[in-house]
Amino acid sequence: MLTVYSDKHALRDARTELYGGELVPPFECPVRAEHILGRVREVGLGEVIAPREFSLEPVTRIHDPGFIHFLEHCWQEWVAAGFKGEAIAANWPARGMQQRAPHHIEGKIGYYALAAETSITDGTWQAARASVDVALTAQSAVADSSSSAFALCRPPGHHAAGDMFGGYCFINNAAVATQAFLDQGAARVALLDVDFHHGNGSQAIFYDRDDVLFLSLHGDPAEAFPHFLGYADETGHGAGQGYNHNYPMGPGTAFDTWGAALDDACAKIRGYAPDALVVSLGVDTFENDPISFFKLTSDDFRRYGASIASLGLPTLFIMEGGYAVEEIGVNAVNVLQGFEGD
Ligand code: Q9C
Ligand code: ZN
Repeated sequence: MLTVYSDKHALRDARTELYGGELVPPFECPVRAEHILGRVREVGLGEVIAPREFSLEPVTRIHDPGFIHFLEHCWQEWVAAGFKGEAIAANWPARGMQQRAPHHIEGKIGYYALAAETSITDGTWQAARASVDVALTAQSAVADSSSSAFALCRPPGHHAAGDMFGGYCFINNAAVATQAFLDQGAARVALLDVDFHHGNGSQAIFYDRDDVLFLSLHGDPAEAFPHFLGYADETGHGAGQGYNHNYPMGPGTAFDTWGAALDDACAKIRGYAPDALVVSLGVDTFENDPISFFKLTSDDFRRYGASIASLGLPTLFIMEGGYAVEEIGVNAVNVLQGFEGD
């Protein structure tokens, strides 16, 4: 399988994450991508190429131009305002308030943030831009060959909505790639999100559409981030009614339950008969993940890769989360090797 990778991911190297009331070193850190790349090479998964540089046109098919302008200029505006630390939202347009982007960066970052754990730093925009180029390069390889590819994206994307960043995500790589398939002539695309966390950004982006079937297996939002979306009764809206499927699961969920949910999701994908499949691949479902509560083993990743392969679809894997850094390479590549049947 082809892997697309950019070393520009390392430009996303924040010092701080707001976690439990402390500023800690971020769980989403550069060594994650290095370990995955190392494992890709170690097992000889296939060729590794650098991304092409795309314009922002495919990105603004998904994201609000004002939001993209904010991401590009946030750090400079933050520094110009005289702030000394990394850019972190501390104010929101909460219930009953105006949903209007203010001028000052302190308000603007709250308008465009869905959570405060994710700081914006020098280099974040450049890394997010390279990450979506990785996704789009891998997408075009899948479209050209009708087979499969691995976009080793970092930073991840599935929490980013049309005009919000957070949950370690800035640009929704999977949503941009999904839209690219459609813009190139696909009639229907399935987006399967197996990251531990609900793909709130992807769900919101496609919620009222029937040309994308979105399915997400994740920690119950009553217990886990993103806390405010991902319930089973969110089934789509308008033309999108019936094209959104959530599988929230509780603490301690192991492969018997998780694999049954995946089988159900795969049956729905088969019924939808899409032209392509995009997989938001997070391996924070791993039993030793430091911020998650599922109990999948390294072998389970290989098993479910085979289930995804049985759909027989052109398949684009987009890297999302996974914070057990020592095992992240084995777990992510196990999915891809399971998919390839070796
Ligand atoms: N108690 C992705 O996996 N909150 N993002 C962590 C844990 C943020 C995860 C707090 C989790 C974001 C792409
Ligand atoms: Zn996650």
